[in-house]
Amino acid sequence: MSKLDQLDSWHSDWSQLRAIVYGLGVTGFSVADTLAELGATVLVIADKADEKSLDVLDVLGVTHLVGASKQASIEAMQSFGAAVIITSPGIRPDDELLLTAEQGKMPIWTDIDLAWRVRDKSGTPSQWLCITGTNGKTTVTQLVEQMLHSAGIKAAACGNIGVPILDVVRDPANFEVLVVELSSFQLHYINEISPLVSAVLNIADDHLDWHGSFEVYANTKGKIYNNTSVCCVYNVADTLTYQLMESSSNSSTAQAVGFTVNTPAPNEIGWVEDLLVDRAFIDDPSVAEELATLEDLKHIALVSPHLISNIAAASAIARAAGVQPQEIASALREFRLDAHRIELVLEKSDVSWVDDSKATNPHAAAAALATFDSVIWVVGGLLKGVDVSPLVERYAKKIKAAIVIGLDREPVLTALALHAPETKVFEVTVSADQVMTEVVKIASSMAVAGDTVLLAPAAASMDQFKDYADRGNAFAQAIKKEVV
Ligand code: UMA
Repeated sequence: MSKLDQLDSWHSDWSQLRAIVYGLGVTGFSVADTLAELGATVLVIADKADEKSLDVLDVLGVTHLVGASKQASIEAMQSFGAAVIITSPGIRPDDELLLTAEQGKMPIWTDIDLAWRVRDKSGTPSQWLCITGTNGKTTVTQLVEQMLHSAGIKAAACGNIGVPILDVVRDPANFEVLVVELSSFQLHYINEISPLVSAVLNIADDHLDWHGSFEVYANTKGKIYNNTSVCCVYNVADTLTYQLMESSSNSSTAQAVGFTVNTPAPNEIGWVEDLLVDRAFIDDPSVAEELATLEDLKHIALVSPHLISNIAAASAIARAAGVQPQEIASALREFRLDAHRIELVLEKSDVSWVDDSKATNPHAAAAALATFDSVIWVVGGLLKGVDVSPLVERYAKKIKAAIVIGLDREPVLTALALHAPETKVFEVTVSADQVMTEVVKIASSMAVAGDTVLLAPAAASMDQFKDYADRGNAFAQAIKKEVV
């Protein structure tokens, strides 16, 4: 057994470990902080870092090398004599330092791997419910967390959702269940974990520039099913999720459960008109048990087909973790969607203004476009190597006008000219701080009763905004200024 293999508990002796922590965003910081607490010797290497984090590392006695050349960073790594490198998920696999570590047979971990080893801090190892997918994973993660809370289970959502998993593992609340949102970046680097329940919600083009191809991206997502002990959840409408589950090395005793927006077959959870029903976690699969009704969602202004699907998925995951039917309904009554997810900003003169800034890829934008009939579509940003043409082609008839923003405008304009020749197209070329004012002016000049002005850009935001939330806020502010 190698020395690293022996480090499989919070209570192991970590004091002999020398580790490189690569990257110093929220992940890198939580890893360095945890390793310092465990008594390991750590060198943090990062391109950039904020002063506050570096000050805290100094207090913790963690050494760091920030902003050095790649060559100098590689040399520092090599002379440090580390047994492992723990990388941040955002760092690309073709990064020279990571390639050098790989060539030198240095194990590469993620924060998720470290968290798996130390998940028994309280004495009892936490159970993990792991969720991935191109879209909807944050909403499903939040829904599952809410359902577990309804059942009185001490649970916390973490991972790609924005809360580093190690912060949750070290939380004095001693959570029994972690609802872990995993991105394809995290799954790319991940080693061996064994979730109680795992789910791939859907797979569509995203992050292709990072992964290299759709096939690699999809297979990376499929890794989540490996070693699942109790239940693998897949999307009945997305056969690829089923195939990924089938070809994974999940435990032979793990139950396969599908979720659907339609009437569920045995071993599925889905919707029969306005009833959410379970045909998977019941003694007699020839009957169906009611979990909730659409009435339980009446406080949500816009219930999209996408949300209906997310609710079926979350219910499958929560039921697999032991949540009872009545607790699913009460969780839905409490549930609030985050901002910027098909969020109704304003309804005036029968025109709806909807912020779906979270739609950072075509698949997510498709969910929003499917929800409305006559759309003035605000689209564009950073396309991340993904082709928008199929999306434009599919929804051309609904798109009355398109207002194209962002850096990668050319492919969007070309797709519109080719597949939506009837659609009026406006190109916004003003400076970043004026973009949304211009967008809203154009949209208000042409919107009539029955139209939806929809910000669902199908692209990332960082070319013109801090993040998708900043983009959505700018849209909402411009609406308040120009329309209200
Ligand atoms: N860095 C380098 N070299 C690089 C890139 C980064 O040194 O080439 C260093 C810098 O110090 C930089 C730091 O790494 O400050 C940033 O690391 P990171 O990009 O991995 O970001 P974190 O702050 O650690 O946040 C990450 C996730 N970010 C990414 O995967 C890009 C967060 O997901 C996640 O919430 C967080 O860990 C906690 O788990 C964000 C995201 O955009 C929300 N995810 C993508 C998505 O959802 O589509 C995958």
